[in-house]
Amino acid sequence: MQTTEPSFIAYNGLQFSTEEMLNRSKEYYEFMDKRRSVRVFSDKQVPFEVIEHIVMTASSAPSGAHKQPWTFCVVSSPEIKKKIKEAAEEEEYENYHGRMSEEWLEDLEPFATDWHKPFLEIAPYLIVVFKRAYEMEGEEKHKNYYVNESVGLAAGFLLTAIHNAGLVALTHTPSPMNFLQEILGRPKNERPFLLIPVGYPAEGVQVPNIDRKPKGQVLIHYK
Ligand code: IYR
Repeated sequence: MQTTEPSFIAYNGLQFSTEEMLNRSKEYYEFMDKRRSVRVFSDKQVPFEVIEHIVMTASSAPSGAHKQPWTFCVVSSPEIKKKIKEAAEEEEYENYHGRMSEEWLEDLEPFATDWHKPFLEIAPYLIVVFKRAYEMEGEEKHKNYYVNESVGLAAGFLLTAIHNAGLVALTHTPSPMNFLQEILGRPKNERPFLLIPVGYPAEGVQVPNIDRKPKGQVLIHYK
């Protein structure tokens, strides 16, 4: 077994006065509360450098044993986007015509979704988040830890960074989505986790008129 000596450096985090902390936390909540999932995108281009910053923000998330068990595949190629759209729609057609339960379809009614996924070709970028179940070192397999938790956190950071840039996204989960692994030629240790179109919203786009749970339902304080 190979061992690594721990090595520590000074933590250079930010600190604020209580008043600043109150203001910042409130403002950040109000800012994040404006985020909405958007299903209709503009084809307006976004500089790739913005996407690089967003992905590197996502990759700053904590992960089990700092294994960073993720890969972010960014697709802007029209040909690959078309392939992804066609494969996703094929699966979604089956989902909406028998694979999803009546209850599930009813739960989706407020969102007016169906099997058509035009945004997969229209959005300038598709970010396909892959989780890495293990790493290979030569012939040796090394398992990663808390992979779903870690990649879920990174995806949360990704959505926050997208919102911060003034762009919109949809956390899309075509199911099953193994076709992404094939189309993008990803290795065996990677599995698709989320498919996230990113771009500007279409002009005049509307979003479902739904509310978020109030504080009293999501925050329980044990004093
Ligand atoms: N994957 C399908 C269905 C779908 C499921 C859930 I849960 C949603 O929140 C939204 C859609 C689709 O993308 O249409």
